[in-house]
Amino acid sequence: MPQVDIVNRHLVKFVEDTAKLTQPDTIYWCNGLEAEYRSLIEQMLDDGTLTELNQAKFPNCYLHRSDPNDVARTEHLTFVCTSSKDNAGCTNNWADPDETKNKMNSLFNSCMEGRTMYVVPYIMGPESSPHSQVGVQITDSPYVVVNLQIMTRMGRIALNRLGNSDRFIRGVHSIGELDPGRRFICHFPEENLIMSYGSGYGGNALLSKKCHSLRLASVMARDEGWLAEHMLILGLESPDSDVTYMSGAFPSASGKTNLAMLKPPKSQNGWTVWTMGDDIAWIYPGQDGRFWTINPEAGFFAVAPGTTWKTNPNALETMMKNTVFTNVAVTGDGSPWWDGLTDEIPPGVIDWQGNPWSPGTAKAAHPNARFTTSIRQIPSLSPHLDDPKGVPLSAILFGGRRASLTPLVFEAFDWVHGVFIGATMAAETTAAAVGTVGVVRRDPMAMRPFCGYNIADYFKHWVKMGSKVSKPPRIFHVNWFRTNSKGEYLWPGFGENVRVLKWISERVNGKGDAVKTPIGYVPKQDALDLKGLKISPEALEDLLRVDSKGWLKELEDIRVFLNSLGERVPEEMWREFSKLESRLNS
Ligand code: OXD
Ligand code: MN
Repeated sequence: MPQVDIVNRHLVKFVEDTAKLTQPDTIYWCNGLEAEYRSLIEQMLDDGTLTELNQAKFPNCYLHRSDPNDVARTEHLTFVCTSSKDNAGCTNNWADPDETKNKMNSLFNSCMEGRTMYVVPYIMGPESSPHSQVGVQITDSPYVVVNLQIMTRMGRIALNRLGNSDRFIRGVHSIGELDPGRRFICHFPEENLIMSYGSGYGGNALLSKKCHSLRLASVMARDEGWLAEHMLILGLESPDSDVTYMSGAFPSASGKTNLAMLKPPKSQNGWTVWTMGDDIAWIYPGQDGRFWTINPEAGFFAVAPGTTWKTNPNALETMMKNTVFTNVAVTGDGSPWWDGLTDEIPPGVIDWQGNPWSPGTAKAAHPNARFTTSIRQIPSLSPHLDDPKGVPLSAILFGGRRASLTPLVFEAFDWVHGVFIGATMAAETTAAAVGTVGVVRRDPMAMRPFCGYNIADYFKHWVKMGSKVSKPPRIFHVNWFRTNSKGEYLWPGFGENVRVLKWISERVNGKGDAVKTPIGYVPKQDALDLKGLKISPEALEDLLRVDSKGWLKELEDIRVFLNSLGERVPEEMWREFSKLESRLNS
C-alpha cells in the first residue's frame, strides 16, 4: 500500500484501519519533500482551495479563504474523553470515550469517498532530541498537509525517527462537510488518540499543535514529570552577550507572537531578542538544577491582523515568502492585507470572503486571519531551535490583557506564589476562539482551553514541579494593556516591551530594584529604563500602582473561581490566597 517502504506494522495497521473506516479513493504517504509541497500547492490552485498572491512581491505565497463558518477554534465542540469525568475536570467538556468513539466512527464512516487520504508523519521537537515525539495525522485536507509541512518536521524524517515503535500519537481528521452541526474535536488521552471531524481551521485541524502538543502532551507531562505549556520562548541578549531565556504564557491573540519576535527599538542598541518559539514550550527538569525548554514546533500559525511594521517588523519580514495566508484581505495588486497594516488603504481591496471591500464597512480581514510560515525564515531565529536539549529557563512570564488593576510587571515572591499568579490570571477574550470578545475570564497559565486534564490537578503538578529543580525560574506577571481613565494605553508596548524584559533579566541576575508590595515585587519607579520614552511620571505611577482595594475585590472573584474548580484545588493555592488576602489587609 505505501509508496514509501514502511515497515512499522503498528503504523500500517493504523492506516489500514482508518482507510477501512473512511473509504478514501487514494492513500498518499507524505514524504515531506519540496516536490510534494509544490504539487499539493498546484493541486489546490487548480481546485480553488488556494489563490496565488502577487508572486513578484510575495514569492510562493498563497491565500486560503476558509468556510465563513470555520474561522476559529470551537471550544464548545472540543472534548476530552477520559474514563472518569473528574479526570477531565470542569474546564473541559467531557464525553464518554466509548460512546464518543462510536459517534466519531459513524461520522468518519465513508467520509473520504472520492477523496485522497493523506498520511502525515511528523516530529514535535528537534529531530534528535530525547524530548521529541512522533505523531501521525491522517487527513483528507491538502491544506492541512501543507500547513503541517511548514509547522512541523514532517515526512520521511519522522518515519525514520519512529522506526518500528508503537509510540506515536494517532490523529484522525476529516473536514467532513464543514458543518458546525457535525463538528467535534475529541481527545482520548488514555489511548494517545485524537479524532477531529468537520473543521479545517488550524487549532481544530492541525492536530500536532493544540491537540497533540498541548492537550495530550499535558497529560503525558503530568505522568512523566515535565510541563507542556502554551508559551513562547525567547532569549534576551545583553550588550555583554549574556543571554537570558524566558518563556511566557499569554491567552490566544494577546501579543504572545509579538513578544516572541520582538525587535528592540534603536534606543535599545546592543540588546537582541532571539526567537525560539511563539506558542508552545515543553519544559523539563535538567541535570543542572534548572528547567530546560524546547519548542516542539517548526513554524508559526499566527494571527495576522495587528501585525504592522511598527508592532512586529520581524513577523512581516518572515511572511514575505513561502507563506500560506488564511482569511486575510487582498489588495488590487494581489498583496495580502489587513486593517491597519498600511497608513493608507490600498486600492481594490477584496475582503476575506472574496468580496470588494470599502472602508467603514466590516473589517477587510477576519480578526483571526492567520499566516503559516516556517520559523526558519525569521531574522531573529534562535541558534538553539534544533538543539536537542533546548535552552535553560531563567524566567517564566504570565500575561493577561487587563485594562485595569494589573501593573505593567510584578515578580512573584517564590515558585508557589508564582504558580498561584499563573493559576488565577485573567484576560479579556479575543477572536481566536468562537464566542464573545472582550469579556474578562480566568485563563490559568493561558491553558484553560488546552489543559488535557483536571485543571486543579494541573496546579498540583505545577507546584510539584518546583521542587524537582534546585534553581526554578523566577515567575513574573506582565500586562501591556493597562489604560488611563480615557481608555488610552499607558504603555507603548511592542518593541518597547524590551525595557520590561531587561528589568526581568536584571532581577534573575540578582539586580534590578524593586519594591515589595502585597502582590509581589514591582519595579522601583527609576528601575525601568525609560530613556527616550515619552511617559509622564503620573502615567508611570498608574502603570506600577497596586490598588489594594481593587485587589481585594479581585480576590473575591478569585475565590469564586477556585471554588468552582472543586475539591481537587491543592491546598497550596488556598494558602497563597490567604497570604495575599492578609498582605492586602495589613
Ligand atoms: C493559537 C491559539 O492558534 O492559541 O495559537 O488559538
Ligand atoms: Mn496559541
